[in-house]
Amino acid sequence: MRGVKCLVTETSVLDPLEGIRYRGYSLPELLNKLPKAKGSAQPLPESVFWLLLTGEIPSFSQAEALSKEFASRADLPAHIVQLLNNIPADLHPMSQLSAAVTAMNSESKFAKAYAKGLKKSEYWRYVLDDSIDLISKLPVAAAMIYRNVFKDGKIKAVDYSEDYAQNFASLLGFDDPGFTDMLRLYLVIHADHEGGNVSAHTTHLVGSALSDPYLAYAAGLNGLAGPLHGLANQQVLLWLEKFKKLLGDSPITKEKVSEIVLKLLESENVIPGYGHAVLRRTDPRYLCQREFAHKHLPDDSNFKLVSILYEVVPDILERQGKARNPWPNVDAHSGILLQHYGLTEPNFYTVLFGVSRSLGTLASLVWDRALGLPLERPKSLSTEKLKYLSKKH
Ligand code: FAM
Repeated sequence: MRGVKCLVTETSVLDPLEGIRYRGYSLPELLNKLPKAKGSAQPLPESVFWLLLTGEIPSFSQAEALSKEFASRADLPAHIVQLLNNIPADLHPMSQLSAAVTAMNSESKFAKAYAKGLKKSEYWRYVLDDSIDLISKLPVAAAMIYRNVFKDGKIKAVDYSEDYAQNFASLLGFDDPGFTDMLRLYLVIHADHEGGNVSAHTTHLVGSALSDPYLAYAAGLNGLAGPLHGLANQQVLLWLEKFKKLLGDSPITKEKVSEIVLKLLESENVIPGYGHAVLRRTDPRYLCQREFAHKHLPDDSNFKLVSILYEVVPDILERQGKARNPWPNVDAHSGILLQHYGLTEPNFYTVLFGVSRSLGTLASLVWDRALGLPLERPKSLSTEKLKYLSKKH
């Protein structure tokens, strides 16, 4: 299936050399053109959902209306609060989030309407309604998980006058405007990466069976939880900790860094945060974060280490001769931004990715139904059949 052009995805397209474009806009263009949060240099993530859904950059007031819509639908059903307060605290945060999203399907307006004989031409309206509900609820579920697992279990109430990222930051327990701005950037750049990555493709595939958006996105989250996909942002931080242990008090020279990278490469399967199935250049999502770090945390020790790794790792991977893309991807940088602002629990990082990726995958799911895309059902063959066919030709 690698590289086989077999999917239609309206929201974004990934070019191996240029990187991702959301409805034709590159990330630097988006960070410039999207409406910004009041008093902030960062875009409102709500405006990304609007753009991915409609193809148009919203005005500030349109994005603000969506902020209010998301806040008004944020409250979790009682059984989800009960589920999250009784789930084992040592269950990985991604498993907790996926369980909560699956259990939210009790709220699905699409499933209820479909059971009553919904017309196919109307599917997209109910999928859109469910998607807005789910996107609204994800930050509250994610913050409950974070507060339960890593803090005191207490969580603030949603502020109906605040925007999406501001609410999410407050619910997590962060009141530093710098954290909120970093979170806005995080939510914008992780939102979509065309249709073939595991989380987007899985959401699309499960949705093609007319499973409601909750069931479809829970499946997508389970794909995102894989170490080769969204869990890599957690693996990068754990890898950096191992790197620092091996570095000890030695000065950080390129030679020393190379020696430790080679040592870790021998003992581990992959260098997390590097490589990509489609990209063949440095991920523009990495470069956006690098630019943010240069501006806001130039002296951060982790940033300096990640910057030296950027100079050293690609050559090592190229010399090893296996990776088709030796350059860093989005995960090589995201964790050190979170660490800098005090969100220091790597096992939670993929949950943040999961909140963001809902913006792209659910916008895409609405279009799947609006375009009337059918059940996705590729044909499989046995190896015996494959051998027969290869002999025949
Ligand atoms: N470190 C070491 N080896 C690597 C590597 C890396 N960063 N990236 C690829 N390789 C190896 C790969 O394991 C494979 O080796 P084997 O033939 O022994 O199995 C070989 O190079 C060819 O792999 P590829 O074709 O270049 O990569 P794939 O397209 O199969 O896989 C990735 C792409 C992203 C899964 C792979 O680069 C990787 O495992 N990277 C590390 C994990 C990571 O950062 N994932 C996050 C990706 C990110 F975009 C996301 O989804 N959030």
